[in-house]
Amino acid sequence: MTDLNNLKTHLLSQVDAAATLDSVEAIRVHALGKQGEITALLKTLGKMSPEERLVEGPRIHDLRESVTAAIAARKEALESALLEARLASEKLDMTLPVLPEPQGSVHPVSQVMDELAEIFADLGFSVATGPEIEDDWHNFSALNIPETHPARAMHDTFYFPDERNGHRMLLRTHTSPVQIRTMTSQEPPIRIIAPGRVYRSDSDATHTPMFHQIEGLVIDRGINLGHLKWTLETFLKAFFERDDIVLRLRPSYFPFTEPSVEVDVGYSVEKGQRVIGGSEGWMEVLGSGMVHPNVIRACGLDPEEWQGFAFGTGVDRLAMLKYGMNDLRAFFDGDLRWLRHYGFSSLDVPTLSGGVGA
Ligand code: 2U9
Repeated sequence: MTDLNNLKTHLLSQVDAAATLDSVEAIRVHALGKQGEITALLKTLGKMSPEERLVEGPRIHDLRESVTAAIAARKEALESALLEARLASEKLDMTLPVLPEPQGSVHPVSQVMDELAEIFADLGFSVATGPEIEDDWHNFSALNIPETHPARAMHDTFYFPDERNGHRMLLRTHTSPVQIRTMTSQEPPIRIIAPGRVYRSDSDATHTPMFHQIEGLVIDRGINLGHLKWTLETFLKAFFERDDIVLRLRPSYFPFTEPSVEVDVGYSVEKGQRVIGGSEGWMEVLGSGMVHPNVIRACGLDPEEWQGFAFGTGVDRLAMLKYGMNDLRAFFDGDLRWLRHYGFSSLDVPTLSGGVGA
């Protein structure tokens, strides 16, 4: 009787003192395993007389149940203490920023190009690109620019000294060769914008030898000046995020369009600064026109069947007008203070629903 009581007290205090899951397991094997102390006691029941078994049976079973329950409770306590310790050591501070602040910023020219792509995508235009090193035919001849045109002169165009395939190569002076490449490789209808770098031998406060242009081209049946005006008006309203955009179309001349029109936009004066919108004065913003039949023909299409409109403008100039910078040269200086001030967060992707410049 006392032996069983002593064994129970001893085993329970051992279980209580066990500090690891391994030591609990060792006690279990020692007491309840095949060779265990309690297992041995259970085996003695078979050799007892029925009277003796009636007394000893319940006591040995009680011992086995108490020790089994104590081991299970201790195991659970140790496991949950382990889990607690793991949770505490692996804790995540949700109040910390996920990533450090992004370094650098999106240049206003890239931002404006993304805004333009977004606006024109909504109007069904896709973005087309092409090489910056071009040949004479794609940059000039196909665009109805004759050999004698001043734009071809050495002082305007950067020519390469060597010839490639018998041609003197040049740095494209506009993105128009991209439209030529599209017209000669795709079937109309065509609706594209061509943004990118262009090069002209020119440098002063308002001109840099490299600048950014965006041109647009639509080729389809039955296209007229009304389509051009609506497209430009819709684009300018979305870009400047104002409804009071007023256009004035003035007759002009470009070799690749006929008729050609220069597009002025009304501006107003706010805090001494000219801002687009209203009609206190006019500012020239775009050049455009109906694609010249010679250009359509040069691309292998019949101008009797296919017509189109085209437009072009400077992306740097658009950025200056929208975001209020006044020196073009600062765009290409790489001054970090300027970039921090005028740059955009890389996480602010322009969307029409958010207001393109938001
Ligand atoms: C094709 C047919 C026609 C593109 C056009 C202009 C008018 C224009 C200037 C604006 C300021 C260039 O950046 S700038 O100096 N562009 O005035 N561009 S129409 O006409 C095309 C282009 C391609 C096949």
